[in-house]
Amino acid sequence: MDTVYSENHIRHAGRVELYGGRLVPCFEKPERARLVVEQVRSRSLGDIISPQSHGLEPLLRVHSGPYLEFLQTAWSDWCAVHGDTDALPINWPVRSFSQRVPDSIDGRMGFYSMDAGTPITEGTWEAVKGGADATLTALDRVQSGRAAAFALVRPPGHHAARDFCGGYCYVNNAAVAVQSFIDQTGERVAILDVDYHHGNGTQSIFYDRSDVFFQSVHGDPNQEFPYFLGFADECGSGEGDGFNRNFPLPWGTTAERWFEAVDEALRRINEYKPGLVVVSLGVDAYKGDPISHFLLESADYIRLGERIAGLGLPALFVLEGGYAVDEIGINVVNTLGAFDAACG
Ligand code: SP5
Ligand code: ZN
Repeated sequence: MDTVYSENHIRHAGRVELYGGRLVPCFEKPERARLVVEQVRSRSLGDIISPQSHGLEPLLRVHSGPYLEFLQTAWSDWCAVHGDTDALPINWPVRSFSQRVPDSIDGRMGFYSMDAGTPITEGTWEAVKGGADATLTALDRVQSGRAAAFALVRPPGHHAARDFCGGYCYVNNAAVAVQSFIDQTGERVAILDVDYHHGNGTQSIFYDRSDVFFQSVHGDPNQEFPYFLGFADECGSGEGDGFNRNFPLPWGTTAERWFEAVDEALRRINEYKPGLVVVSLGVDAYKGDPISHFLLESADYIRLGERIAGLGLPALFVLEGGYAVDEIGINVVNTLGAFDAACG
């Protein structure tokens, strides 16, 4: 399959995140994408093409205007107050606080975010916009008749909701592509999120809708980030009741248990009969991941690609997390190569 990739992502390079009470170097770093593209090349997955600009309209279909405006202006507002340091929030409008948008940049950092692990830097917006463009360009490939395409993007997207960033994510690339596909075709879409962390942003964006079926296999929020969403009893609301499914699993989950959940999700996608499956492909369920606690081996990602191919549906793969940089490219291309091989 073809990969859509631009070096633009390098412009987003956070220095530090708050992790376990310390400011540590960002896990989500440019090297990740470089190692994935290296594997795409060395294993001849397919062509590597550049993204085309799709404007802001597709982003405005899933994110609020004021939030996108914030992402574009936060860095210069931050610099004017704090100088040239990574922009990070330290206060949030939790229970009992007003939900009005503060004037100050420090107030807005908290208003439009969910954690202190997601820095805004000088080039963050350009990288984020480039990632959305790459995802939409990959969707174009699938819509023009390809079996699948891969959006090799960073920063990732699945934690970003309608009006906040977090979990290293700013714009929800998968959600933007899903909405764009629906706007163009009117067909249903299934999302399979296999990142180690629950895709809280994607879930919340589509929670009350029946035309998008979101399923996520992830670390139990009782133990794991994002802590406040991703429980098994979250099934959708209103029209969306029955079209959201979570598979929270405990630390130490092995491939055998993980695939039981994935296979159950795939069975439900089969019954749903969507026009497209979007895979939020994080590979942080890998046993060597530095911030995760599942035990998948690299070979298990080959199985994953085969299973997804078994759906027989057009597929859009979007890169999410995965921080074991020595293996991220291997695990991603194991998935995609196996999908291609199984499609024949
Ligand atoms: C896209 C993606 O994979 N985002 C993941 C964001 C995870 N953020 C930090 C997780 C914090 C885990 N617990 C900290 C304990 C430190 N010892
Ligand atoms: Zn993750």
